[in-house]
Amino acid sequence: MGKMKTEDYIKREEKFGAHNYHPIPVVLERGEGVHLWDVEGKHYYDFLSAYSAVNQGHCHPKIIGALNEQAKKLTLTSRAFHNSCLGEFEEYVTKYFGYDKVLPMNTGVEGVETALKLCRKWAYKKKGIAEGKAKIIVCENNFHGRTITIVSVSTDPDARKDYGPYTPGFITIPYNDTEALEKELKNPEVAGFLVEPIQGEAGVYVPDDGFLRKAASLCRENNVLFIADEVQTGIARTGKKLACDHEDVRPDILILGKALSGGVFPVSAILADDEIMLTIRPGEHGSTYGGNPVAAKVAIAALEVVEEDDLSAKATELGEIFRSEMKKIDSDMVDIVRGKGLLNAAVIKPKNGKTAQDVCLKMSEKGVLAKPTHGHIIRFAPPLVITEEQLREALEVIEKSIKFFD
Ligand code: IF1
Repeated sequence: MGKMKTEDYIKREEKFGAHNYHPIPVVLERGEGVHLWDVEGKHYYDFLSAYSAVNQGHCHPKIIGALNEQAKKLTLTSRAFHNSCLGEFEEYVTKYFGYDKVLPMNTGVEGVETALKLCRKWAYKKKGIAEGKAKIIVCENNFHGRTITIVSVSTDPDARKDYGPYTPGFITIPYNDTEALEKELKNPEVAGFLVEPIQGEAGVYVPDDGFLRKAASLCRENNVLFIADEVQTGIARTGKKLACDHEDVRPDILILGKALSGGVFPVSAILADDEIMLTIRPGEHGSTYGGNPVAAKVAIAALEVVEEDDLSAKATELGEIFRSEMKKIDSDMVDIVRGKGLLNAAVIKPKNGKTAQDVCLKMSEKGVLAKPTHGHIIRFAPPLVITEEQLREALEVIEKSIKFFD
């Protein structure tokens, strides 16, 4: 067979791979910064950033350098022994975010599961809730990952159907609803409130100003842990180190993932102060790869890039340009534009039977990659290293792709 073409790659995946995704039909081969190229050599601007894991841009030289350097020396020892990189990462990341301790894991959902376990452990050891009775409040339309406990709290039928029996011990309230939260917090068995500062998968739902601050103070008043899932919103994506920083809220447990490693290696972590974190004793939690030397070095480099490249400021400035330009698009398909920093979304009203998916396919033809969520919402999240010129070039493509169906 000669050089494989796009459809050959797709057919091979179809034949040998599980069918748990339905990707946009492009086969990507190389990435650099905001740029992606497919197997035909076609160029794209990445406007998904692997769902905000590649905030620092594809294959950032500093992060790749850290990966290569460490990978040649020592990759994995397990936590049965110490290694020379873990403490350096632990000191760096706890000082960077201002917490006493960090517990390193690998994927975002492992971070969320770890946060839930820590919250329950604290409930029994410190708050004095009866063993097995702890409740954790979550929000409708949440997305926290895909393990059985996490989909047990999902309100998305596609995420949870046929995966029962479900994990008990959760209370669901509407997002952005402090009254509902206040009511549930009266329950003395409530130990924690798990929330995304902005609901990404739900379609970049930005809560009312003050929601996070009010929710955090209600939790404090009721001795309940405020647990922020910043896996998607953290690490400069919304224009601050953390989305919670927009309201000066300091979560009791902070969950990080994705861009913690700049899309180079699976790294997640939870951060908390001693009073909470030390309720988990040796042997009570862990993972094979959690805190491995490569993850440690890659994560330090990824966070250094956030500072050196001033990515929070870039996300703020370019996000404002993006939203204002998107709102100028003269098309009744563009219903709402919303977001913070460079985490944005456009709600697309179907027209002549054409939907957000058709707009995304047209955008991919014209060299911009994004994917709809929940059918009619297009999330736009380019790497934070994008320049204003590149952003404006991509905006032209987005506008043309939308107006193509007008
Ligand atoms: C997929 C969605 C986004 C997350 C938040 C925890 C996790 C995620 C706020 C779990 C992961 C990923 C999962 C990925 C696509 C992507 C996604 F569309 F699935 F919902 F971003 F919105 N908390 N989100 O967004 O982290 O275990 O995946 O490392 O499942 O296809 P993970």
